[in-house]
Amino acid sequence: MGMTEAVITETTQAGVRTLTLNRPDKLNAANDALLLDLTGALRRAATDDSVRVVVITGAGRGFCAGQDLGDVSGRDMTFTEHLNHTYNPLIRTIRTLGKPVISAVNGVAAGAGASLALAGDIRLWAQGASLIEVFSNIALVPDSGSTWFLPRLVGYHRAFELMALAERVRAEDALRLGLCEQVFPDDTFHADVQAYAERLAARPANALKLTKQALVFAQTSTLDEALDQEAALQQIAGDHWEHEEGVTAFKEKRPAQFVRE
Ligand code: LHQ
Repeated sequence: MGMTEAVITETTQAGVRTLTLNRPDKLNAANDALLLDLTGALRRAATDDSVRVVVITGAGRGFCAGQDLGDVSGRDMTFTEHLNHTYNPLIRTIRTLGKPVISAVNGVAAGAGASLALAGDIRLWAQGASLIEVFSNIALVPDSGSTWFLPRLVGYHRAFELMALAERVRAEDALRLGLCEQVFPDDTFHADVQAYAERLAARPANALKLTKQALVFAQTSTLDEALDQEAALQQIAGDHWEHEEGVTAFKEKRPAQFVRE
């Protein structure tokens, strides 16, 4: 890959900002530039009013093969510093971003790439995609959120098994295990993802922002705390014009129009 080629490409169509990891020769293995660019692009998408949904996907046949193993020798950072500098801000940015983030897993997702595949609010997979908690192959610990996301989806024991044996999970099993919401055919994948994302983009953006906030909060809260949080966020949702539009549209027996230019 040439030095001038972008490691992340950005397109926007119908309110959907698509960020494409662009190191296809290495199955989009992550170097620091890719991780920092992706995080920057997510932060820009967060504050850009024309963006209602963000899609993260990969160029070529891979989604993301995790850390670029050719890019780790001779670095002057410790593992801890490296994670705190690159991967952890990325995962935190996805999780706190006030818009739906779709992990559009077009191909293999391995290591930190598997974490990235799990971190989206919605996970859409191509039929030929797969996920491998590959870390133990190189005698590392799952990072970038895998230890948090995976057991919440499949339970402690299956998570441990997938991590210990670095077994490849294919799309059909991923759907069954709850690692993804939808599986689309390989040859129409990007068009199917765009259509899905546009459906999401037509939903009430403020309500979805607050829904994400409430769900993320409840992942680590008690029921009492979640009830209080819901009551507070419901006030914010109820005071927004989207709510009035939804109720008016219901009474007028017409589809609600949640996108205002
Ligand atoms: C790659 C990579 C790659 C470089 C494929 N790097 N070139 C955080 C902080 C600090 C340090 C360490 O780690 C972390 C987090 C992590 O993510 S650790 C996990 C790192 N990732 C891996 O260990 C995955 C290594 N890759 C694989 O196991 C396989 O490539 C998978 C299972 C992903 C795909 O297998 P295949 O479909 O058979 O493809 P392939 O192996 O033939 O790969 C295609 C090319 O991509 C090949 O290059 P080549 O020049 O031979 O065509 C690979 O060398 C290259 N590639 N992953 N991570």
